[in-house]
Amino acid sequence: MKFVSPQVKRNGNGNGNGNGNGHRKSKRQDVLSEVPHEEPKDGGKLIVLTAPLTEAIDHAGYFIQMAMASLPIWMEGVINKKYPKWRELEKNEDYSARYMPAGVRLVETSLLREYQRDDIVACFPEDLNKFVGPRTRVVAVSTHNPLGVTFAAGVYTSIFGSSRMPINSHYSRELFASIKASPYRDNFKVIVGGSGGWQITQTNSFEELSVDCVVEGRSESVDTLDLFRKAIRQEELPRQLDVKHPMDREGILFPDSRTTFGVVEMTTGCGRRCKFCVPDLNPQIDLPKDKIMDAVRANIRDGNKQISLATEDMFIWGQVHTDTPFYFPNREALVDLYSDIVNTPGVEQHVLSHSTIAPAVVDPTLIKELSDLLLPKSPIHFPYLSSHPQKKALAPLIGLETGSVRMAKQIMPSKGIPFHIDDWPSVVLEGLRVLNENNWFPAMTLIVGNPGETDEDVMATIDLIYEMERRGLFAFLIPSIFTPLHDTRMENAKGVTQTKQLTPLQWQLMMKCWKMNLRPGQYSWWGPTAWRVGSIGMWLYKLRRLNGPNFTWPLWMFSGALSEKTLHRMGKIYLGKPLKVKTRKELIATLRPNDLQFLREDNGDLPEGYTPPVNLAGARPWVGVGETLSHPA
Ligand code: B12
Ligand code: SF4
Repeated sequence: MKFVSPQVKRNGNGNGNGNGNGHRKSKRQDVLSEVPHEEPKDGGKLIVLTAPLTEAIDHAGYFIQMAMASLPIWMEGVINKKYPKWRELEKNEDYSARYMPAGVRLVETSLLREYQRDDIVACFPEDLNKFVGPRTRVVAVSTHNPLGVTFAAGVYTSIFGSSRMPINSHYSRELFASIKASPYRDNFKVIVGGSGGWQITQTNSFEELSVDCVVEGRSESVDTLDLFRKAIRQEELPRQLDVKHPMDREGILFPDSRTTFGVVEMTTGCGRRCKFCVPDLNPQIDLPKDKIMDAVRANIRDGNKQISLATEDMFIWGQVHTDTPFYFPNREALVDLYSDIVNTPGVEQHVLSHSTIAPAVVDPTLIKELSDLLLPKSPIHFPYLSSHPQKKALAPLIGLETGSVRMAKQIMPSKGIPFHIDDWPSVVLEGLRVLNENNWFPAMTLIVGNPGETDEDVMATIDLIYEMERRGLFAFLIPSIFTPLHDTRMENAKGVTQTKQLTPLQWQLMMKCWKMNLRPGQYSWWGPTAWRVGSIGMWLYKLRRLNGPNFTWPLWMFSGALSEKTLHRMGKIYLGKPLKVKTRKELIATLRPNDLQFLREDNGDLPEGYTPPVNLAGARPWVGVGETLSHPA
């Protein structure tokens, strides 16, 4: 029996040659035509694990996947042109995948506690037909963002005209369609998990995608194992299953094989309790260094050259459940961990994932020490911004979300602790100053259209962005429309839902962010004229109809065809007003006396005459890490 994938059918004659209509074959058709559609010789694997192609690729770093989550499928050509080899995959001799997203690897590791190695395979979507056979009882899919309905992803596709089909979503649907078309579909269950599973549940896409069960939570859970047992016994599965998150470090497993981008978990949870946040719902855990290092070495052994530690806030690692509050980073522990990672033989590249900004104000020396360690192995180059001899830079993802203190108090009152949320704009600007001075140019997310957001709130955020510009600070600003995420305290809150509903000020904020992002680009190949002509042309062609009249003047501002001062004089845009910003010393002066003891003297700026208390062991609270403070061993 043949397992004909739907793409092949669509492409023409059904024998795998997508060239049935006589046109020149596309690269994609070429790949498909080479796929043999044979029944697996051994009857297939009992459990087959996979992930959408666009989430599994290990090519060209994080940005390609982020772009594919946001660009609509009709813009795929842009990616093809920039990364012509993005579809090239590395496989083992038996066609199993050489790398898979960390989520898939964790499911694999979790299942290996109960099933034989030979019963399980992790493969790329194009190889499913080699492993799904009459013996298969479960096809398990791990996905990050299958339908593109999460923040940032949806908004950019909707600006360009199709809110439902980002590139990643197209490939996810293609994967589900090929599983649905399997001749053995009646014999196996399709179980989906990963951080994007909720998108299937919330849009009730079970039938359309042919999914039997969506698991919300981690694969380590005994409930997940139970579900697989049921599926293997061919019993009915619940549509949705919420499974528990391990409560301590010992409960979290580590894969012993290569992950996409060398992702290795560093922490779970966060602790700052922002109301819109999903990962913060998980317990705050920092994972043991020895297990992290084993996973790093496993990646290198299996051919990876890049490592990235997955976290919501890298700065909490080493300071979870110690005597020091988690928002005063454990400098020695962090430097020790990152030093061991970048100095592991075979690690050629290291990329940061997520962090918060207040730690840069709390401990600028830590930022400097990490920069010295991490810059040489960073694959990111910002030629027009970096002062590093090879123009290297670090670019973690940091949440800015809003410049409005009123809004921040409502949605993220602890985002800047130990500093008071009243000082949020100063914490952002001061933190960014420290980061930029050390060649960190973060990607910062902003939420536009929060529930209850007023024009004054948007103006406050615009003020902050203009203040960044005035001070010559740089962050890659990623505005996205508020998306109520499942299970969060804002899951039932309603903000803006479509780009057409955005006010002129909200549009201005979005377009100002993008204009700021292009500052370094203005000197490079694209050039200012290309932007002017291109954006106005796009507007005339398509965007003015899609995004409504409120989009018009912000787009003119973005294009640079008219100066911001002129547009302001015409009454078309708001020119941000200068902000009064606190210095680090002034920010520190606002701290509660109890918090001052956790600051490091070598950073300076402590209040005049302040002497840090000495503990019973004769040490300062932050001295003697590893003895007085628990340092993950
Ligand atoms: C690394 C990372 C990335 C990387 C690499 C992703 C990759 N392909 O490997 C990059 C930078 C490319 C990326 C991009 C994006 N990301 Co991301 N990313 C992360 C991060 C930091 C770690 C993910 C990870 O590997 N974790 C470790 C693994 C082990 O966890 P896991 O995948 O969740 O798997 C566990 C469970 O989910 C479950 N599980 C997983 N799969 C399955 C399958 C089955 C069958 C079962 C039963 C269980 C199960 O078991 C695992 C543990 O045992 C998370 C935050 C976080 N801390 O999780 C954000 C996160 C997942 N990303 C997020 C987002 C929004 C995005 C983007 C849409 C951002 C954007 N606009 O560009 C894109 C989408 C990319 C795409 N391809 O579509 C959000 C998701 C929010 C949501 N709930 O929808 C998160 C949670 C960040 C956040 N703070 O909000 N991301
Ligand atoms: S700081 Fe980031 S990870 Fe932490 S709770 Fe807030 S949004 Fe979530």
